[in-house]
Amino acid sequence: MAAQAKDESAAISSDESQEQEDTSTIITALVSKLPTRQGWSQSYVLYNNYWINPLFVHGILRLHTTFKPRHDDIILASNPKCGTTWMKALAFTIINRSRYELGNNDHPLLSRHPQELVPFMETPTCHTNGDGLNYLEALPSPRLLATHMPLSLFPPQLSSSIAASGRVVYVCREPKDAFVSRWHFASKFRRCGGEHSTDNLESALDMFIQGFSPYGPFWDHCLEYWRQSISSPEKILFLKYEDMMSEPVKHIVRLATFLGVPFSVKEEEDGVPKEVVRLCSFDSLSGMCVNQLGEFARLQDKVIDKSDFFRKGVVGDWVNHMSEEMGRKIDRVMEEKLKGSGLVL
Ligand code: PAP
Repeated sequence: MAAQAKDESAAISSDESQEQEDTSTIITALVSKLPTRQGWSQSYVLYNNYWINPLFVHGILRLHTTFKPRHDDIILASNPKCGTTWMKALAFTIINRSRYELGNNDHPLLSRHPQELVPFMETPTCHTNGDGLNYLEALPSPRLLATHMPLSLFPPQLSSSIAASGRVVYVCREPKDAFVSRWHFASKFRRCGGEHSTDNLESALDMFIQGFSPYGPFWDHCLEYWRQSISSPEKILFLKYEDMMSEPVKHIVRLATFLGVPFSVKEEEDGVPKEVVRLCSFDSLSGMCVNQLGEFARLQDKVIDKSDFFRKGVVGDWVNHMSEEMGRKIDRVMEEKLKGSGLVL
C-alpha cells in the first residue's frame, strides 16, 4: 500500500515537473520575441509597456500560471531603488513584533538581510536554485511578498485575491534620487567588467526620461498604484520615501494600522513605534554585519552583494551627482506625465 502511494506520488511529481518544463519552454519562446534594448548594464525587454529584465518577465509569467494567492497575503510593491529594503524591514518587524520582540538578540533582522526576509515574487533565482515557487509556498501566513511588478502585471488570481481581502503597500520616491540610486547600483556592475551605456550619467538620464529604465517608465509605474490607492485606499497604501524620512513614527503607525496590526495605546506609550523606526533605520541596518558581508544573489553574470542595498539613504542626494539643468530635465518630464493625476513627486 505504502509502496503504491509512493509510486503514485512519484508519478504525480514527475508529471508536475514535466508540466513546469513545458511552461518554461513556452515562456522562454514568448520572452525571446519581445522587443529588446541594451542599457543599464544589460538588455531589457518591453513587456506590456514596461522595460523589464527578461529573467524577471519569465518570473512574472510563471507567477501567472502557478502562483497560489492566500487571502491574507501582503504585497510590498515599489519601483526599484525607492525604499524596498527599508519597507521590507519595517513591515516584517511590525507584523512579527509579538513573535520576535524588539531588542531581543534573536530578532531575525540581526541575522538575515531584509531582502531575504521578504522574498521578491518574480525573481525566484534570488532565493532558490530553480526550485519553482516552493519558497513562496513555504512562507507562514500572513505572507509578506515583495515585487517591482507594475500593478497591471499582477497575476489575475492575485488581483482578485487583493480585491477580496489582500493588501498592497507601495513605496514611491522622488525620481531624481531614485535615478541616482539606480545609476550607482548599475555602476557596481560596470566595475565587474565591460563598458555599458550607463557609464555616462547623462546618457543614463536620457534613457530614464525616455521611460527606459528597469521597470520603467518610472511615472507609469507610480501612476498605476497611485490611481488604485485613490479608488481603493483600504487595499493600497501609497507611501513616499521622503514623508517616511521626515516623519517616520507617524508613517509607521499608519503602516501598522493598514497592515491590520495597529499599535496599542500601551505600545505607543512604551515607545514601540520609535523602537521599530530605530531598528530599521539606515544607520542601524547598514551597520549590521549581516548586511555588510557576503553575496545576496547572482543574476546571470552579475553578483549583487548584501551591502549594495545600502548606499547613503538620504533625501536630495541627487544634487551631489547632477547639474541643476539635468535635474530640471527629470522635473519637466515628471510634471508632464503626472499632470492632472494629483500625484506630486
Ligand atoms: P531595490 O529596489 O533594489 O530592492 P531599494 O531598497 O529600494 O532596493 O533601494 C536602495 C535604496 O534604499 C538606497 O538608496 P540610495 O542609493 O539613495 O542610498 C539605499 O541606501 C536606501 N535604503 C536602504 N535601506 C534604507 C533604510 N533603512 N532607510 C532609508 N533608506 C534605505
